[in-house]
Amino acid sequence: MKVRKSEFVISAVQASQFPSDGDAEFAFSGRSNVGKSSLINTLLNRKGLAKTSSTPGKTRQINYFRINEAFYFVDLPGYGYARAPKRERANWGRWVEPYLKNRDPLLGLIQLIDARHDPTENDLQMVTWLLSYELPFLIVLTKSDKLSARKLSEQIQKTRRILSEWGDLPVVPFSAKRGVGKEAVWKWIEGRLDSH
Ligand SMILES: Nc1nc2c(ncn2[C@@H]2O[C@H](COP(=O)(O)OP(=O)(O)OP(=O)(O)O)[C@@H](O)[C@H]2O)c(=O)[nH]1
Ligand SMILES: [Mg+2]
Repeated sequence: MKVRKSEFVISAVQASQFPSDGDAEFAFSGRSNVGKSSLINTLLNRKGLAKTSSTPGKTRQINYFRINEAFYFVDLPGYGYARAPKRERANWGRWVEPYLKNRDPLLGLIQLIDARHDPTENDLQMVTWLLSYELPFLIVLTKSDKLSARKLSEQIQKTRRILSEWGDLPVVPFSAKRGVGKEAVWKWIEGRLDSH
């Protein structure tokens, strides 16, 4: 994908603020601090477009970015931040689940999992939702630069094995630091756009 233009659109706090033009969108989800904003910036060749933070749990809003004046990237709030107040954790599901379930322009979702860890309960819950809403998704293992090549390939196999009860799901390694996996993620997005 040649990214000619990428711009921030809105930090939505309620569904009425979502774009209403019907253009396709792709969401990015995963636990807080997993690297969602960094992945978006890497795909767009932009350093600070999506705000990154070393303090987890900073992104509460559903953030929209417009790409090539044609489609959207959606940076979802991270989940599973242990120190978040309980009320906020409950709010996450109430806010994000209806989005996943009902958002017509949503063509696909990139599910991020830290390459250093096995999928969490929350990650598996997400996969269950995505399958039940029949929303196509791609699993991306982030921060792959933090593992040796051998450890990384073991973790890819292990993740596939853990997810195998839901079928043969694609798992792609990614590093925002090194730009690894960028082409694979774009290819998947382009495939979804083409079949649309
Ligand atoms: N080494 C390494 N660090 C990364 C990578 N991706 C992200 N990080 C770091 O991980 C931290 C969190 O990254 P973010 O992109 O802000 O994560 P996020 O998922 O958007 O976090 P929230 O918005 O808080 O949910 C930052 O300090 C990043 O620099 C990567 O591929 N490699
Ligand atoms: Mg973020």
